[in-house]
Amino acid sequence: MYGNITIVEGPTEEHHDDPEKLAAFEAKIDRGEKIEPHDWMPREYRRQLIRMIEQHAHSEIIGALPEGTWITRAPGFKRKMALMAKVQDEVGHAQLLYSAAETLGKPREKMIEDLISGKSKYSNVFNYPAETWADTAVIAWLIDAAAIINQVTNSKGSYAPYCRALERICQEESFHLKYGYDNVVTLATGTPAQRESLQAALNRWWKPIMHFFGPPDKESVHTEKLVRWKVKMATNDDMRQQFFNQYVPKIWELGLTVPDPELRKDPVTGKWSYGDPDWDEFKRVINGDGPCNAERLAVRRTAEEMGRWVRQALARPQVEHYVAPLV
Ligand code: BYC
Repeated sequence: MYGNITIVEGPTEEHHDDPEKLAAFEAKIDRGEKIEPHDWMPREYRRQLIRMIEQHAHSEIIGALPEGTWITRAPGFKRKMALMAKVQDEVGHAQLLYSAAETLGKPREKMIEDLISGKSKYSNVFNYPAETWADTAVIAWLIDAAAIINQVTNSKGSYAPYCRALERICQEESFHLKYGYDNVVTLATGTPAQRESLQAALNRWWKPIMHFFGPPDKESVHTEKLVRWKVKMATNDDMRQQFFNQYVPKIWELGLTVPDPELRKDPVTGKWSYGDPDWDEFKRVINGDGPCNAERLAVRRTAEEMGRWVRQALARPQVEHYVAPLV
């Protein structure tokens, strides 16, 4: 229970919703109208939105870490400035998304608690290390590209506060993508060693990027319901296909090799087929057993502890200013 709203955690309880209200809600969604926080909504819609927006917010805040470790090592002053700005933007995205999730009744403190206890998920990709500067270039280009595909699509969805946050985020992400592409082009047109490190980074990140869009549609748990309620405006496989269409030609253009010998586009259907990106690894990583899961959560736990006195001080009533004792 958060305030006067009960968040149903656990199995779907759709049948408990008033059927007339549910029908009116679904008709509204079908007409393409937006849902605002004070509108009636099925409990399962609220639960799903909290789950997804909260995971997205955690992904932004944890996503700041792999690139963040490179701020002190970025090559040159201008790249350092640009990287710092990008990392700050990602943390800002988390703030926007936590605010959007709060409109559904779950307090931010509870969301952070669920993140650092390992209860909530966040994007698989941020559980891998950024080993070299080239890794940061690949993250800023291709992970931001993947995120933009997902977010531009879902910004046309049904829950207004999430859509508004996504629109704003996408504008900043587009700039990150340009920054990432600039770094990739510099490495791709640089010395043989720079090209080699870029190819090695692409090889490391390709499978996690395939996983980023979620499991194949036939294995996705939530897609059907979320597409029906226009929270997701495309399926996981559709978004992955969109990524191939837009970015595989660009990767080839740079003379890089996509590390998947089975990747090809069917000239008739226009669909890409690809090798198994190891879905078992995906499951392990999203369930806490990736190369950096423990490290990422430990950083957030420390940040939470170190910032506690600031939050407590801010939460105190204004009248509690220090008054010197009369002696
Ligand atoms: N990673 O039924 P499915 C950024 C989970 S950050 C982890 O298909 P759904 C950036 C899923 O949660 C932007 N878990 O799920 C920041 C579910 O588990 P639960 C990140 C994943 O929700 C810094 C289970 O698998 N973007 O751009 O229909 C620097 C079954 O999956 C993943 C977002 O967060 C995954 N990749 O669809 C640079 C987008 N995929 O909850 C860049 C918002 C699936 O039942 N999220 N799972 O325990 C979404 O759009 C959707 O949640 C997904 C998955 C498409 C990811």
